[in-house]
Amino acid sequence: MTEIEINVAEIIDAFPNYGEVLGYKPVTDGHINDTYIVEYLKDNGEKVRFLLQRINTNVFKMPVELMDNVMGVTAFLRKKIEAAGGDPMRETLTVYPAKDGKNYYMAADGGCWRMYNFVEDTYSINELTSAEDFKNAALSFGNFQNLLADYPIETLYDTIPNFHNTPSRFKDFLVALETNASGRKDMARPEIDFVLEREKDCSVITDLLDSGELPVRVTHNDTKLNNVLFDKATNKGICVVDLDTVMPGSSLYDFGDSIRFGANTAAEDEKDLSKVSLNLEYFKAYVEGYLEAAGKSLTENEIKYLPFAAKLLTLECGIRFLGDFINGDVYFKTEYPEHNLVRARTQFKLVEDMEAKYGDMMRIVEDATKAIL
Ligand code: GN1
Ligand code: MG
Repeated sequence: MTEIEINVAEIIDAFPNYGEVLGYKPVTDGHINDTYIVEYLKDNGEKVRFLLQRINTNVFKMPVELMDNVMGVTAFLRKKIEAAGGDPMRETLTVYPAKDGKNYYMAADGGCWRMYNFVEDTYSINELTSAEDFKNAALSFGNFQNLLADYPIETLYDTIPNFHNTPSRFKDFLVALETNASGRKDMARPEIDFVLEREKDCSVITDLLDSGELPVRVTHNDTKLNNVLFDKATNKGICVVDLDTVMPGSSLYDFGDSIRFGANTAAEDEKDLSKVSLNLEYFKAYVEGYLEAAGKSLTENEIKYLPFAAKLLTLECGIRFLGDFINGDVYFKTEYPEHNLVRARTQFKLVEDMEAKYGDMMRIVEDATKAIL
């Protein structure tokens, strides 16, 4: 048994005994937390699965407040889902407290763990094969935003301050360059120049938020395609997961990040840049689904800046990957030494392609807006 296995078994023991533990296996999708599926055999012979996660406290420095946000948001969603006749056990996440009654378990080594239900008969998508799936993801994220539109925003903790504050990310990037902790700065000259040339773009959304021209909303902030669970029976998106970054923000962050990840014709860490581009058919499908679900509650500016948000959130993510490469891979999990640099290059290639296709993106948004009026 490796050290981590012993650790997980001990953690499982800190949570109520749902039956005989049949086993547990890691899920390797995310770049931040450690996730395991734990399977139990109940007394009645039924098997039941749960999701056990170690919150990365290097990234989430306020895990208790984070869990408070998650509890608040899931309770709020639960009520709305019930009122609409839905099934809250499938349409949102449920937190299962530890034996001591807290909604997290703080291990002796400082690790913070929590247990969720495992939503059965669902799947997630990492790379699209149809525009329809992306439209369904858009309906899910749009609906998520709609459901939370009247959430008491002042009760949410800012668990990672300035999370999508791009000027602040840009400043962090300049510090990374200055410090050059990894000594690898010279490996990324063209990429660094790419970022520096786009400094002006960074403040567009934050300026509009500051001036009140864009509203502050409850946002998910990590709207990757694989954060939607699709129902195996209907192939519709039913549950938005990964609620760790739910915070006050702009709806444009959620839209932009979805496009960055889902409408890329290649994976987030594709090495062959000739494969990386914006799929306009996917972009159109997402715009249509998103406006169908949330369009009526969006302001004119929140619609007008959709193409820009796609570009900005892609640029911002690239800045973060590149900054982490220069800092020595201290934030994102990596599989090989240049992984963060590869991810950054992919983002920048996508930004370039969005710049080239900007007119098309604007037209798609205009047409889709007319359709919902
Ligand atoms: C991280 O948790 P995960 O892997 O879905 C990151 C996001 C980035 C994303 C890039 C808390 O998301 O902000 O967009 O990687 N989450 C955090 O893939 O930093
Ligand atoms: Mg996440």
